[in-house]
Amino acid sequence: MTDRLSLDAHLNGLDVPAALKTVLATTAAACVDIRNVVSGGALVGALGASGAVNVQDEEQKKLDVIANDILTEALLACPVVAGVASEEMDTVQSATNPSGEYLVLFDPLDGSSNIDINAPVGTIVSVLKAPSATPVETDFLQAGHHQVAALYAVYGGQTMLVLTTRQGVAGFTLSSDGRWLMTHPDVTVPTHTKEFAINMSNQRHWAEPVQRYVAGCLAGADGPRGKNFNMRWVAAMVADVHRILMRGGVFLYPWDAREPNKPGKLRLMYEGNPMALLIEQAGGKATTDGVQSILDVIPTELHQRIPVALGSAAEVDQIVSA
Ligand code: FDP
Repeated sequence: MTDRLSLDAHLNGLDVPAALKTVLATTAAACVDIRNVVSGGALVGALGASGAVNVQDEEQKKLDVIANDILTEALLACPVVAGVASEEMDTVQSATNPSGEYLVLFDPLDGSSNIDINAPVGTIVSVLKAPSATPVETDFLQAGHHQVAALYAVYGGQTMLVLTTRQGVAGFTLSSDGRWLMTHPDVTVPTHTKEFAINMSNQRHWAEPVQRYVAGCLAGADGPRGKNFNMRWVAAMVADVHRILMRGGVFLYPWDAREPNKPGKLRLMYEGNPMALLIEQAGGKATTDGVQSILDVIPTELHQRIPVALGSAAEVDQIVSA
């Protein structure tokens, strides 16, 4: 096997503060622990419902709770972390670390509906600078362009970690001896694609521009786009975005009329923002309404939802003009 750069060696070589490297190394180690529980499945009692609902009124799976506990415990014990926020926790937690410098926001187990069927799930993480060592909730409400790092781990056929510190995007694969080794040094999203991802079962609820865009894709070579499209939907944002980072495509979770007062299904702070930074750092586009960059949305609430349309730049532009 060729000598591959480890995540630690990669972090050491980056021109970012040492404290940020510590946050990222701590997060990556917690992802290994989560992966171990995911792969234990029924053998370690990790499948099924927890019996509780989260702040968004969604039924929590046992693995949502376990993954949240692993990340929260690891990060609050990290001396340079000032506070954490999670999809699975109502409010933010201050770490009470006097040297805390960073805020870490996460979806500990993205794609929960895939857990019990042994399909890919993952962990999504956003890192912000903390305005103070004793942060309150409003300190977390920073626009995505303030993120200093974003990463996800995807627990699939291989376990991978994909990271940006605003200097491009690099991918690491977990080795059999538990080390993250660089396998994808320069992840880039191709500008053009013939692949789209959307939950088609919601079609009747979409707004007109999304209807038109998808109708154009479905019409294939005979329609206005003049080419045939393929469709994919893993039902875990982390895995759908991973596919786009590996080979291009677009991913949409638009506003729809099922719950007209909600702007979308996905959450801004720990799904939209970190994925948008990774996609944009890899040369793609990440928008809310087809026009506004997700990274420019000014957050008003911790668990705020947003519509998402991201991926290959030229294809995202088609959604805008659809
Ligand atoms: P899930 O609810 O299973 O955690 O985070 C929300 C999310 O998954 C995304 O990961 C995924 O892309 C989407 O919801 C799946 O939505 P559908 O149930 O509409 O397929």
